[in-house]
Parts: sequence; structure tokens; C-alpha cells
Amino acid sequence: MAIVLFLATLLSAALASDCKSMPFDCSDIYKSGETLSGIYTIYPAGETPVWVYCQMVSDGKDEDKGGWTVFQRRMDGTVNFYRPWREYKRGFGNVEGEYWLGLENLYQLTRHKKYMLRVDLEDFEGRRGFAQYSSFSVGCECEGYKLQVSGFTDGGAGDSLSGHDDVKFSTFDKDQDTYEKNCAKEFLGGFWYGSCHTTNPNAVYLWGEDATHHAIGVSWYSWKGTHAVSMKTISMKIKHVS
Ligand SMILES: [Ca+2]
Repeated sequence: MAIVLFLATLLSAALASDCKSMPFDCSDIYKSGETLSGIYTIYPAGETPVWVYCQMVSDGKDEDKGGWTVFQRRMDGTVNFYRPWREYKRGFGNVEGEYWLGLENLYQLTRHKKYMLRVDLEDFEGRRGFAQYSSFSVGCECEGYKLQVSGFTDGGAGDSLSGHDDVKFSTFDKDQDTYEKNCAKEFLGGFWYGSCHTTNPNAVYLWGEDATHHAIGVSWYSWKGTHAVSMKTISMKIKHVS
């Protein structure tokens, strides 16, 4: 009997510690007192751990600082983003560098809580800009992981994403865009393509300006006024809003 009680105590202690150490997103981790940006484990869908980069510092208003869950990041061209549907669904890349968190994780994160979105950009000349959106969510796979984004605030980069609102996600092997051809094949990425894009963050890392092929670079049209310039870094991140 004593052994059974002892085991039960151990089990309940383990469960309690699990609950405490199972943050839903980077906002939870930030609220628990972590202030260093870096790699953390979150649990957006039950007990399955997901590795993610949490950005704990950013400029802007006080309420916007800290606790950003980064779901997309390009910085050095080391990861190939031209990938099929199953990869965009489950996520890929390296959370220490370039990666995509996965559409299912985005759906699980945004289905229960309200999120805002921030997109940080840097060009090869070292200039920076960002765009922020007060509302961001991704629908279920049954709805094609449709994007809902609104409430733009300008951080100098302009708005290149509102035009992608209410659009399903497409990859080269799953065409859900509204274009007669296949946007993902045409512009070499995977994204919420309509017909087709004003930003192409998951496309080809071009190392600067290159107009050889139209609009295949990591572009943000409203900042550069052209699709021939590829960003040096882009990161897309969400933060829980109350
Ligand atoms: Ca199409």
C-alpha cells in the first residue's frame, strides 16, 4: 500500500510539473520570466513538443515586446523552401536558422487564442523595416489552411500581406490559388497565394537583386517597389493578444 501511495504521489508530482512546463506558445514562456531570445519547446496541440524560436525582445510599443512565436524565418539561404504540401503542413528546416513551423501548428495555435502578427525585414544594405497586423489566424486543413490577416500598422515596410487575406495555402503539388496556372510552381515557393502575390517569403533566396526570373525571390513588394529584390532576412512571428 505504501509503495502504491508513493508511486501515485510521484505520478501526480510529474503530472503537475508537466502541466507547469508545457507552455502553449512563446507568450507563455515570456510570462514565466524568460527574457532571452532562443530555442524553446512549446505544446500547441496537447503533449507533442514543438521546437520553436522565441523572440523575447523587439522594438515598438511596450505591450508588443517579448513573447513572439517565430513561425517563419529566412536569413542565409541554407534551407530549401521549395517543398511539397506535407512539408509545409508539418514544418521543416532548422529552428536555429531558417525554418517553417508548419501549417498544422499555426492552426492549432490560432484556433483557441487571438494573435497579432509581425513581419520583420532586412535588406542586404542593412536597412530594416517591419509590418504589423493586429489579427492573424490560420484555418484548418479542411479549409485549406486559409489565412485571416487584418489590422495593418506600418513599421516602414508597407503592407504587402493584406492582399493575401482570406486565401488558402498552396504548394507546387497542391494548387489552391485563384490563378489559372499554379502560383507555387510559377513563383517557386509555398504560400497563401491568390493570383499570385505581393510578398513571397518562402521563395528563392536570391542574395540581393536579381531580375532574371520575375517575382521568385524573397520579396515584400511595398517596401522595395519591385519583386526583383530578395530580402536578406525575413521573419514572421505571432504573439498572443488578450
Ligand atoms: Ca491555380
